[in-house]
Amino acid sequence: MAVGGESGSAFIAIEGPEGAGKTTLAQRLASRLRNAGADVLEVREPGGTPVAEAARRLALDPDLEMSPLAELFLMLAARADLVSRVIRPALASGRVVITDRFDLSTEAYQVAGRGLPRKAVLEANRLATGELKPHLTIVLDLPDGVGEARQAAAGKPKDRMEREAAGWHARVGRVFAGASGPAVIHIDGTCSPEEVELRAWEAVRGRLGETFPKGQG
Ligand code: Z5A
Repeated sequence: MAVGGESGSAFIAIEGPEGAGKTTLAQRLASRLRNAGADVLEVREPGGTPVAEAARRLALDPDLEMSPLAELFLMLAARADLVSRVIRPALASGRVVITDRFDLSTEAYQVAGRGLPRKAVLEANRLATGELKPHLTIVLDLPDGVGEARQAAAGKPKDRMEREAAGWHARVGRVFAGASGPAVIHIDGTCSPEEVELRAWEAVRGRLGETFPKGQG
């Protein structure tokens, strides 16, 4: 299966629980792709436009209480703006877009975490994205607690969701661990950053086919 679109564009999502190494991998993969000649755009979710960044601040503010539905629609408002104003134009001009989180995170946090109805959430997500799906979703698998320990060691303050109890993190983690489909691959997030990068690069290169010749990068 080829990952990319007709013009050499490709949409790659990196997913997984908190502290799994998504941001680290996104940066490393972007660098590999650039070395191979790709025009790469890195984005994170929620975020990436002024409206999406404002939604992010609200959604993750540890001092704000909100209903699960309000949280869902903040995530989807951010995604709708990012997809229509940034991701689609980038793909249309032949760029490779790497996003740090996408729709699998909504299934993990808002469906499994908050208990919102899956079918309705997926339908709302389809509306927000105009049915755009990643060509490849890379899930970083991590046992419960490891990511939290990494974030604590790095001194990262906990956002609203990271303050939830252990049962919540276990429910969320099961969605990432169980994600499957022809466009989904899993990588062991306990490997070193170098090894994670190498495995991701092999997967991307294998699926991008002739866009990035095997000898490069
Ligand atoms: N959210 C949602 O609820 N619904 C949605 O639809 C979407 C999002 C899209 C965004 O948080 C929050 O939004 C998230 C879900 C919610 N909140 N929660 N929970 P975020 O994106 O700002 O942060 P995060 O993804 O939760 O965590 P993070 O700290 O950015 O983690 P990361 O990107 O996966 O990891 P990292 O920053 O690359 O690395 C973390 C630390 O581990 C750092 O010190 C690294 O040096 C280290 N690291 C990285 N890789 C490794 C390896 N391989 N081994 C050892 N150490 C490593």
